[in-house]
Amino acid sequence: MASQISDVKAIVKRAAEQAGFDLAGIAPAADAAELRHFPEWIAAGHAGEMKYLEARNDHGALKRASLATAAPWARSVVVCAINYNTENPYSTQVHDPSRGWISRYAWSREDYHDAVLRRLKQVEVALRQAVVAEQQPALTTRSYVDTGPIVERVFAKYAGVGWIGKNTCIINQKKGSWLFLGVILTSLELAPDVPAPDRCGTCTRCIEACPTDAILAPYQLDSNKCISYLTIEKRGSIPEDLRAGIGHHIFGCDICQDVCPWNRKAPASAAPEFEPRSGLVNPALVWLAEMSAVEFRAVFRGSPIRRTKRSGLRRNAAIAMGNSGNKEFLPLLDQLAADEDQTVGESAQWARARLLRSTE
Ligand code: B12
Ligand code: SF4
Ligand code: SF4
Repeated sequence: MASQISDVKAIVKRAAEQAGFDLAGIAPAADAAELRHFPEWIAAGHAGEMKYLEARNDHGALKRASLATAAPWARSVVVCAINYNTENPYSTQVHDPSRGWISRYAWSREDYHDAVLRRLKQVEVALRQAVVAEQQPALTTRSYVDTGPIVERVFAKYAGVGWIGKNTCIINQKKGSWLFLGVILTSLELAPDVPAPDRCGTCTRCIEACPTDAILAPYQLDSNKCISYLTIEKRGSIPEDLRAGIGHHIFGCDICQDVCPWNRKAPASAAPEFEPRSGLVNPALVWLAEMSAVEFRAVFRGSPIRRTKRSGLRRNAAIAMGNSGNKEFLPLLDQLAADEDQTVGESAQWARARLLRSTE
């Protein structure tokens, strides 16, 4: 039996490699110490408006705090990771006052949820076939990229994929942190890999570099302050006190990864889906702010950027203009201040006032 199970593990890892994953490992489904922090994090309100993170079972227990609650049948978690880095500058290296910054994960030709899930399904099929070949009893499996009731990074650590950095991202010693994760929950008990040791040491660069102080303490992020949350998930107006810190970011944020020493020599991805779409690396703010609904749909078809909607993108572009110190934006901001979308209008008024103050 033990040899059969290790055969399945080897088959799964081979399948992950063949599917194009850079890393793969097995974590036990058991509760890890890190998950004890999850209820505190929710209780502190750090999830902001992302109510799906607060999903509970019939007994009121938070689903994501324990797989015993969310998927009591699960015994092991196969964690796969794929590098999405491309040979382009980091947000911290680019300072053109006419342009904004989209975080590197969102440049891709295909939405990463689709690109990763397609590969993960290949691994799931290989796992199921291996188990049939081994004549195991009934097997349950579920594949998730983001959407499952599971804190993927905790299981990635125990699968040996990488450690949880002080910026809360999974970092691999050789690949860095430009990694997407995908998980397969399985009722099969597979031998777990060795957890990745924490290699942050005394470094605190990510905490110091975060412009909105969203990393409250090592390993603790308050989404309400995080530029990624504010520019992607937050609907309506962004709190005024956080707008200056957003700088040139118009979708997501990579600063706490850009400054991480483990990303200094991060290799580029071999997956063609993650090559940037034309115009998305350091895009012109005017282009984004003036984008019509038709153009938005065409440019961002199948892109994660659709999530912020046209309203969010134009709101973010207006705020980035306000932070640019670039007076040339004033006529466009005058126009946007009267926009029929109230959030865009109000953000443009703020941006206009900030620009006037900064250029007096
Ligand atoms: C909600 C969410 C967000 C939120 C909240 C982020 C967060 N840190 O929780 C927002 C919108 C801000 C966000 C941003 C980003 N996200 Co996101 N996000 C998620 C999602 C859907 C859920 C994460 C979650 O459950 N958070 C809950 C909190 C409590 O978990 P946590 O911060 O990871 O905290 C754990 C550890 O820090 C741990 N811990 C460990 N040691 C210690 C020690 C102490 C003392 C304490 C207190 C805690 C602690 O405790 C927590 C678990 O209880 C996951 C997918 C998934 N299903 O897991 C993707 C995911 C985490 N995101 C991802 C990405 C790529 C990003 C961005 C880089 C996108 C971007 N460029 O803008 C940024 C990175 C920002 C950052 N520094 O985390 C990837 C991360 C890949 C990686 N290498 O780690 C994931 C895994 C998606 C995927 N499938 O690939 N994201
Ligand atoms: S993603 Fe940006 S705002 Fe969020 S914690 Fe990292 S540096 Fe701070
Ligand atoms: S910047 Fe330093 S502290 Fe932050 S995640 Fe990277 S190594 Fe860890």
